Amino acid sequence: MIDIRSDTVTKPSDEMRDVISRAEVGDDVFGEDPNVNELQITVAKLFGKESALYVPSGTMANQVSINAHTQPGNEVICETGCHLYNYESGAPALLSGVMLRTIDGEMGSITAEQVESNIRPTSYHFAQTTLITLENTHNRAGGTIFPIGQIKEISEVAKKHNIKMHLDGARLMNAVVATGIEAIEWASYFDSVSICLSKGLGAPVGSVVAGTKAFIERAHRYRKTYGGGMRQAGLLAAAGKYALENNVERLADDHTNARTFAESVASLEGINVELDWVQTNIVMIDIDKSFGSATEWVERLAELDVAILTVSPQRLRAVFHLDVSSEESADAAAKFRDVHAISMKKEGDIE
Ligand code: TLP
Repeated sequence: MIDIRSDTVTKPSDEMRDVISRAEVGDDVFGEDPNVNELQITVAKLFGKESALYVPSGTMANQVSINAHTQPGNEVICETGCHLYNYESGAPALLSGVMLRTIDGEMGSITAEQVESNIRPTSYHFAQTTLITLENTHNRAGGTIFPIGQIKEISEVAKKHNIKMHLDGARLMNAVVATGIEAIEWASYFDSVSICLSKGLGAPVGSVVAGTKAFIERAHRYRKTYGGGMRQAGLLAAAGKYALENNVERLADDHTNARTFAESVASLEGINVELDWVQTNIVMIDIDKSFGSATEWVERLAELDVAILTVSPQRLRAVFHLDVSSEESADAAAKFRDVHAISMKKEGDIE
């Protein structure tokens, strides 16, 4: 099976398993796990922040951050397609008691003007806007990169209004590799930054969030509140450290495979791929209704041993990662074209 449903499906390599098996551990709830401590220091340095916290998932990284930056009743500005609004089970309302104010972006990116016009006036009639969250790369917008100039402008608006900035950087290293702009520079515009180790970087579990010491102390409390205190987590943290040391540069291969796949299916009749959106490891594929629904395509591709996801009734998402080689990517594209050819015939039959 060629699994391009997500880069979350990556499995630890033999080398990573070796590192896991030899990892020293301690009780991280007592702050005594050497691998967790080292990973946190490494990520804090990577982002130029004072401190960092290892958490079980990207969702928890976002949610402890929202809680640590806000008070119940506050409003948080985010882009309409972002992960923390669409795919985190309503957690900002449930866990932090905040409202989300969504702004429609262009390829996942919003502008400083949009942000400024959505900040609530200070009058007691309104919720207080205390946080802006951005996502880079943007999952639902197909792995697109948030232009750094726009981020800088938003951060200036945020400073002017005394509003904090959080980056959902689940796939920030994809943006780093694709643009050559260092992680520390991206992070410099934010008060907190999260990164997922278990996506394209290939670790089995875990995310890290970085920020000031005071912010991380608050986030730490919420990690405990949400049941995210893990004991001998060094087994996982060691894999995370290995991932950061060994699997960043190679993300470029995933970007090449995504582009090759996208170009190979984009010209098919009834299929639309916005090639401008293919900037990293994700490809969004729109299927014309006359060729069936996205769910039908998932089933047809599964018969040919390709696993892919739907993101809406007519849209498929393909994600390239370290467990899909360039040959397998080409093979997946060939199988996609096979399904297309069958769909064309079926359409002819009906006529
Ligand atoms: N995204 C997953 C699933 O939600 C579908 C995926 O397959 O892309 N931020 C961003 C930008 C993400 O894409 C994700 C996961 C998360 C946060 C949450 O990470 P986890 O799954 O570790 O909670």
